[in-house]
Amino acid sequence: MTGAQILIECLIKEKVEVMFGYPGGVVLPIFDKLYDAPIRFILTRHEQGAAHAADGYARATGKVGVCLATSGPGATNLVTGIATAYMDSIPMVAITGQVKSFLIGNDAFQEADITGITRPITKHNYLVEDIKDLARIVKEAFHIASTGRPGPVLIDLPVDIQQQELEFHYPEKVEIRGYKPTYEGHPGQIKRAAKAISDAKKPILYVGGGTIISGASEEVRELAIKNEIPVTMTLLGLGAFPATHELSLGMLGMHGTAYANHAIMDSDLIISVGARFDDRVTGKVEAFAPHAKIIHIDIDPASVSKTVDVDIPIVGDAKTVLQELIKHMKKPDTKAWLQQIAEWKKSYPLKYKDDGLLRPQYVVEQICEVTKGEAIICTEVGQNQMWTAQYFKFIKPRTMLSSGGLGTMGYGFPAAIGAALGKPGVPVFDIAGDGSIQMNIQELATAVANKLPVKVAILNNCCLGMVRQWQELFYNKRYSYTCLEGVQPDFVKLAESYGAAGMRITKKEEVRPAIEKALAIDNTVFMDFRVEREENVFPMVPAGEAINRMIGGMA
Ligand SMILES: Cc1ncc(C[n+]2csc(CCOP(=O)(O)OP(=O)(O)O)c2C)c(N)n1
Repeated sequence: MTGAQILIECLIKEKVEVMFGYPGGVVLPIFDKLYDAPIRFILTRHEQGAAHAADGYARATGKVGVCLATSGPGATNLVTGIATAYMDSIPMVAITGQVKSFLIGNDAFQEADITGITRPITKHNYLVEDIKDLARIVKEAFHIASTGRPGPVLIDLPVDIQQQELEFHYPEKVEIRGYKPTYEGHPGQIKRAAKAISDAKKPILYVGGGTIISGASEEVRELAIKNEIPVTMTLLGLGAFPATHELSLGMLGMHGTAYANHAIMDSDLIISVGARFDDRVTGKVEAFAPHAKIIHIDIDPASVSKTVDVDIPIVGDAKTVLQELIKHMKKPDTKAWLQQIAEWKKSYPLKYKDDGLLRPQYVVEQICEVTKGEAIICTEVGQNQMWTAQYFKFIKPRTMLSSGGLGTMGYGFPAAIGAALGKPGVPVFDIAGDGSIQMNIQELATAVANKLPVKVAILNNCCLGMVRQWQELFYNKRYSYTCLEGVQPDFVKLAESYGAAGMRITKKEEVRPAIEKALAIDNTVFMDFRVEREENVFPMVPAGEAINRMIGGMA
C-alpha cells in the first residue's frame, strides 16, 4: 500500500466514521484515497472550522475527533482549534500534510514547522520520517489522544511518504515507554477521603469537565444524592449533575451563582472531581475557601496542587475512584448546611430585569423550555456563553459544548456542526454573540451542504458585549472598539444567501414561537435576536477578587 492508503486503513481500523478537513497540494494523495474510502469526509470552509468541528464531534460523542489539513497555511489554520482542544482535554487527532522530506527546513513552498508550532498545544506530536513508522504512529496517536487526560495529537506526514509503498500491518498493541496513566486511585487515600467526607459538616462537590470525560456523572449523582452533598460545577462540568436537582448550585466562579460561591467559601470540605482550580473559578487564590480541606480527584498528577494546596490528593480516573469512594462512605450530617444553602438560594437567585423587553437571558431560558433541556447546546465566547451557563438547565453530560480554557470566539458554530454529525436526531443549538458568529461564519456553507439542521441563536447586542461590559464597569464607559453597529451584516439575508433559513426576532413575545418554528425547519437556521444592548452578566467577580466579592450578587 502507499503511505496515503496505509493512513486511511489505519483510520478505518480506529473506527473513524467522520472526519473534517480541507485539501491542498501535499495532501492530494490522501484525498485521492478518501475519494472512495468508507469514511464520511466533511469539507469545511476553513481549517479552523475543521478543527472545532472535530472537537465538537468528540465532546458530543466521546469518540476521537479527526481533522486533516494541508501543509503551511492549512496546518497553521488548525492551530486555534488544536489549542482549544488542548486546554479542554479533548481527544483529537490532527493530520497535516508536509512538504517532501528532503525539502524540510528549506523554506519550501507552503512549509511550516507545524510540529514545532504545536508542541506546547498538543499532548504529543509526530513528524513521520519513515513509512515503516506510519501505522505505529497512527495507532499511538489515537491511544495517546483518548487515554489518561485526553488531548490533541498531531501527525505531520510528508507527501513523499504518502506516495511510498510498504506492506500494511496494523499493530495490535501500543507500548509507549514512560506513558502509563494511573486509573486506580490509591486505596489509602480513598479511605481517608471517605472519612473526611463522612466527618464533614459543610461538604461540597466541585465538579469539572474531567467528570464528563471520564463518564463519572452517574457516580457523582450517587455520591451527592445518597449522601446529601450539594454540587457546584465549572463551565465544562455543566451537565455532569442535573441543574434541575435541588442539590445543584449551578456554576461557580467569576459568573457563577452567588449561592455556589458562598457555599464554596463557607464550606469545610471541597471534593473536587476532574476540575483544576482555574483562575476563573478561584478568583483571588489566597482568599479561596479559607475553611475548607480539599480532596482532589484528577487523572493528571500535574494538575494536583498546581494552584491550590490540597489535603487529600487522589490521582486516578474519576469514575473508578468515585466507585471505590462510594463503597467506603458513611453519610455525613448535612442538614444544617443544606438549610443554609436553601436560604442563600432563596435570597440571591439568578435574576434579570423582567420588563417586557427582549432580554438575552430570556432567549436562553426559552430555548431550554422549548427543548426541555434535551438538546446539545454549543456556545461562542463572551456574554452569550455565560448567560447559557447560567440560564440553560443542563441535565445530561456531553450536552454543553463550550471553549472553557482558551475561550475561543468562533468555536460554537463549527462545534455545533461536529455535534450534529455525531448525534443525528438530537437538536443542536449554537448560542452566539454577533461578534463571535462572524469568526467562523463561512461554515454556513458546510452546515447547509451537509443538511445539518443546526440552530444558531445570535444574541445580537450590536457589540462585543463582554468586553463592552468590562469597559463599562472598569474603564469608565470608554467603549474603545467594541461597537459593531452600522458595520454588521444582515444575518437573515446572509443565512439565506447560503441556502439556510433566517429569522429576525425583535420582541419578547416572538421568542418562543420563533424557536418552535426554527426547530420545525429541517435546515440550518440563523435566528437574529435583537436583544437589549447594555445588558450585563451578573453576578460578576471582578478579576483578582475573592469569589464572594460579587457585583450584582450579594455583597
Ligand atoms: C478569538 C478571540 N478573540 C478575542 C477574544 C476576547 N473576547 C472575549 S469575549 C469578547 C466579545 C464577544 O462578543 P460577542 O461574540 O458579540 O458576544 P457577547 O459578549 O456580546 O455575547 C471578546 C472580543 C476571544 N475570547 N477570542
